[in-house]
Amino acid sequence: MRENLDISAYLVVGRENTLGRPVRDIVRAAVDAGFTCVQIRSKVATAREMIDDVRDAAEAISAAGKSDRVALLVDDRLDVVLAARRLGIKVDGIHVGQTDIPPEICRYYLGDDAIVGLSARSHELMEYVKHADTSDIDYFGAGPLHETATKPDCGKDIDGHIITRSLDELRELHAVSPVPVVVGGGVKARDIEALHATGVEGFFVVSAVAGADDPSAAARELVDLWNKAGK
Ligand code: TZP
Ligand code: MG
Repeated sequence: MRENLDISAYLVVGRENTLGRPVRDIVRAAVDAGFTCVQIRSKVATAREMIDDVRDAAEAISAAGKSDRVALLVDDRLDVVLAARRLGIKVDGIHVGQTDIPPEICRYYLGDDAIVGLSARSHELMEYVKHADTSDIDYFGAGPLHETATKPDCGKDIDGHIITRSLDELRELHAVSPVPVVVGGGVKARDIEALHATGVEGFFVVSAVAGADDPSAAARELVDLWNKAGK
C-alpha cells in the first residue's frame, strides 16, 4: 500500500498505441507534462519486449527526475514485473483485471510497498465496489466513460452489451469506494472538467496522449484541465 500514490493523471501505453513512436518518448512527454502515473499495457508485446518497454519507461521517468513521484505499473503481467525487478528496473506495481492473477497473490509476490490496482467489475458495479475486499488493493480502475476502440470489450456486461458509466454513477462510485478511483475509456480533453466534478481521484487515457499528433501538447492540456478543475 502506498501513502503517496497519485493517480490523478494516469497514462496507459503499449507499443501498439503509439503510432510507431517509441514508448519511451510518449512516457517522457506525459511525465514532463505532469502525468502522475504510468502503466505499460500491451496485448501484442512478448515478455521480453514488455521488459524492454518497462525499462524504457523507467528510464524516461528517471530522466525527468520523477522516479520518486511518478508510479510505474504493468498491466496484468506479474511475471514481467518480477523479471523487471530482478533486472534492477524500478517498477512500482501492477494493475490487474477481474480475471487476472488475484490482487492478494500480486501483493504476496510484490510486497507491502507495491501498488496493486484492480479494474472494478462492470456487472453490478456499485454493489461490487461497496462489498469488495480492498485490503490488498490501492485503487480501483473504472469505466468506460465512452465506448473505445482501444479496448472494444471494455464494460461488456454478462449479456454482451457494453455499459458506459454516467457521471452520476461515477459520483456514486467515488462516494461508496473505500479506495481511490481512476476512470478511463474514451476519455478526451472535453471530459476532464466533468469527470473531476464527480470527485473521482483521477483519469486514465491511452489514445488521447499516445495517439495524439503532439503527445506533449495533448498531455499538457489534459493535466492543465484537471488541475484547473481542482481550483
Ligand atoms: N481499460 C479500460 S478502457 C481502456 C483500458 C486500458 C482503454 C482506454 O483507451 P482510450 O484510448 O483512452 O479510450
Ligand atoms: Mg487484464
